[in-house]
Amino acid sequence: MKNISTGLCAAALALSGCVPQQKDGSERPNIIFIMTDDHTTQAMSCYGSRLVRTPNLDRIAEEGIRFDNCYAANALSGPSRACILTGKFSHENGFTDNACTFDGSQQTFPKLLQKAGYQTAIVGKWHLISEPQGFDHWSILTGQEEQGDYYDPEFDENGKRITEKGYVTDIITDKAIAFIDGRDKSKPFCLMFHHKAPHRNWMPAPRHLGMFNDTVFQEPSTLFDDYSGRGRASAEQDMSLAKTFTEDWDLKLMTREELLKDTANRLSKVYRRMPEDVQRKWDSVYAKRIAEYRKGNLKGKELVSWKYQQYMRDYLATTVSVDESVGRLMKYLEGTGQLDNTIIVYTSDQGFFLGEHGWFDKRFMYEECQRMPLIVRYPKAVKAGSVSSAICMNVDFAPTFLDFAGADIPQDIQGKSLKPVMENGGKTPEGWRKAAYYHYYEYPAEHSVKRHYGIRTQDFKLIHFYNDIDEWEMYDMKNDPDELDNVFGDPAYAEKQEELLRLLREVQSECGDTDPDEKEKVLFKGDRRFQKRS
Ligand code: SGN
Ligand code: CA
Repeated sequence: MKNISTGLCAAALALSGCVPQQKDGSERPNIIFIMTDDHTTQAMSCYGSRLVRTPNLDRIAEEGIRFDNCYAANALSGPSRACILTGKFSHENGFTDNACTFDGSQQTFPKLLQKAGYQTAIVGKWHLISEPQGFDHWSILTGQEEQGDYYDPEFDENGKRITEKGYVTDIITDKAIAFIDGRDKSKPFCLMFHHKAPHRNWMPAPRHLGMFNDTVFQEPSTLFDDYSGRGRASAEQDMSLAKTFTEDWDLKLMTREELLKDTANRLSKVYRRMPEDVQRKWDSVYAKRIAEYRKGNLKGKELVSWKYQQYMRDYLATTVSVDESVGRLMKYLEGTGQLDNTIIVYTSDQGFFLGEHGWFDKRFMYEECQRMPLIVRYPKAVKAGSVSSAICMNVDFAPTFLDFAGADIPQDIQGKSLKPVMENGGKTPEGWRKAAYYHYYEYPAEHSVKRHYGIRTQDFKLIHFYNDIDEWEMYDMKNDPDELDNVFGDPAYAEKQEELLRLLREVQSECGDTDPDEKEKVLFKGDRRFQKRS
């Protein structure tokens, strides 16, 4: 990064008070970490979405860097958030699944930034149960097991419960801007700006209700996947549009009369949080959908296709509010002269299935959800239009921020700083990691995705579903990007398989995720690995 002397600092910043500096005299950047909940790359035009346009997100990528191979260590909300805060894998930070409570006494990057003189804040989704530590200010969603509500959401604001009127994405954006506006201008700041959207059950802002009702979205080629060519894990999940998607919560097939009568119903509860004029708009938007469905002539594949269209209409409309939110933030930063001195990061806690393999939700180590969007704008260090194929992970975010802030990166942080990648136009540095590690634990649980671990390299993926079933999967990502053909045990790949198994063991021992009692035993089952595929 180029050192900028205080004398050359932007007038607006100089006017706003003393400019915070690093030890070497250079200016320390502000950090805004924008993270959505379940926003996947397939729904961002800068990642080539066939579904929707996201002009404000595209601007971050165009004026900064897009990472094409960023992966979650555990594709679920709480676990991913804990990895991000600590820079450590789930087995180290202790938050392995959504039923955990985050041990807030442990080291996190906001605490370290605070020590280094940053003012820190978090607004929006937190989902880690324990009270946030290391933040000078917080306003986090509560209710619905901390997922928060789309309409009139409740927050815990520095320990006080408050209900805010309006739509969740807009309110969180107001809170983010209010924090920046009222901050201590003698310090740099780090803001974690976390949206609820586009999390299930995908309720759009009043202004976006029905905006895609006349759009027909292209179906993914794997919408009618029959899971042949793979093992039991794919076949035995419970996250399909065909079977799991609900008529009320997901498809919203309830009339006003039904919603007002069935007060115990979850959709009714959230519907009744809306102001009456919004309820009326909601009714008119969903009336056609209800009528179509109740004609009762949709069956089999036709019904799945129809559900997919409704799913996309709602999911994508919630992402529009997020894109607008980012536009509003950028405009505010631009207007106050803070845009170029701020590292703006946009990501999501994990990816998501938008009908691929017939699914919604995440959790699997398959590409659509293991992969996270990651785009960063910081013109002082990042050349506009950079694209990186370096294998990155959510555990890298903490060291990256510490690095940019000029703070020490503690030895026990497991991620790697992405600063050298960013400063070098996205090029993969010498000696960079060969594989992203993954370990998912939440089973038995909602959506029935079996426990598994594995590695993703540039060209291959190796997965082990280790409990309940003991099955390996291996994908040739260049020739089979949709992960339909499990080549584990295929003699044509025997050498590659050996190499990947060795690498997996290396990566596991490096990050300390070795469990000699269970996993190693399974890992060393020898000949089983080369049994012919059935
Ligand atoms: C809720 C959702 C699930 C989702 C989890 C975890 N069900 O339980 O579909 O997988 O959250 O999501 S719902 O009926 O309440 O909508 S996460 O992103 O927070 O990990
Ligand atoms: Ca999530």
